[in-house]
Amino acid sequence: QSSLYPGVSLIGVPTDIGAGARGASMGPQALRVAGLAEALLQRGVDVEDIGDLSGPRTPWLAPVEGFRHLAETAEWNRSTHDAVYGELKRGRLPIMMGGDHSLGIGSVSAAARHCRDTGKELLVLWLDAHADFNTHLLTPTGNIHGMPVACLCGHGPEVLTSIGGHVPAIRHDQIHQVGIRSVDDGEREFIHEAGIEVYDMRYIDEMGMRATMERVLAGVDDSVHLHVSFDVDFLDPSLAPGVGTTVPGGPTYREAQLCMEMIADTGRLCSLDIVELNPALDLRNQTADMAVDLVESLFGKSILVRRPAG
Ligand code: 5AB
Ligand code: MN
Ligand code: MN
Ligand code: MN
Repeated sequence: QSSLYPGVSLIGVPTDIGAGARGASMGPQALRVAGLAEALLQRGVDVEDIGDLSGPRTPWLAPVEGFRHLAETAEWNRSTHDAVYGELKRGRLPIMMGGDHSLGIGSVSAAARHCRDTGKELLVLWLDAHADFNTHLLTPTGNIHGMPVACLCGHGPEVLTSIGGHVPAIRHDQIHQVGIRSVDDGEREFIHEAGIEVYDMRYIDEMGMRATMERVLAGVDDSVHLHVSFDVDFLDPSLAPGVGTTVPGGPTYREAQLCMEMIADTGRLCSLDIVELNPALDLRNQTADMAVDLVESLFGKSILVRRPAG
C-alpha cells in the first residue's frame, strides 16, 4: 500500500512549562506506548521517531507580570520551532507530540515560516475546548498554554511572537477554531475584536459537525498547507479524561472522527500538533489510545473504501 502522505517525523517535546497542572511532559511517551508510530506504519506511512527535544525543567513558580515561566517557555518554543521547521524543510510531515499547548507557538511559527519560504498558504485548524487567546493582561492564571493563538497573531511578548522570524507569525484569518466551549471574560471580547473564525460547540450543536467542517475547510486546495493543532481537551471528557483542563460538552466519538475524516479528505494535512495529553490524570492510557485512534482517521483510515466524490 503506497501512501498519499510524505514521511512523518515524530518530535517529542516533553514539557509542561506552560500548563496549569504538571504531567503533560509525559505526553510523548504515552503516545509512543499507545502505538502512534505503529498505527501510521499500518496506514502505509513512512515514520521516523526523531526522539525528544530537551529544555529547561519546570520550576513551578508563580506568574510574574502575567506570565508563568516566560523565559523557559520561550526556550522550549525556540527548540520546537527549529525541529518542526527542520523537518518541513526535509520534506517531512512533522507531528509535534507535546507537551502543553504553549508549544503551538513554536510549531505554528515554523509552519508559517515554511509557507513563506515555499509560497504556500497556511491554514491552521485549532481543535480545542479553549480559545487560547489570552494576553498577560487578560489571563486569569498566567499560564502561557492559554495564550498561543494570541501570540501567533502578534499579541504577546516579543520573545514569543518573533520566534519564526516574522511578527505576526500568522494573520487572524489564517486560523479557524473548532470545538470551543471555554472562553474567559476579556478573552471573549478580544477574540471578537480580532475577528477570529470560531466554530464553538453551540455552532456544532446547531449545524452539525459535517456542515461545520465544510465551512472550516471551504477553499482548501493544492496551494494550502493545513496545520492541525489538536489539543486533546477538544474531546468530550468522557472520551479523554487524561488532560489538565477538561470542559464538559465536547464532541462525541463520531463527531471527532468525522472532523478528522473530513480533514483527511482534503489531502492537505502538512503538519500536526498533539498536545495537552496528561498521563498523570489518565486511566490506563485511554486518552492516548483515543488520540492515536483519531490520528488514524486524520491519515485516511475510513470505515469503507471511499472513492473521490464528483
Ligand atoms: B489549553 C484558561 N483559559 O488561560 C487560561 O489547554 C485555560 O491549551 C487555558 O487550551 C487552557 O488559563 C489552555 C483558563
Ligand atoms: Mn489549547
Ligand atoms: Mn484546551
Ligand atoms: Mn475562512
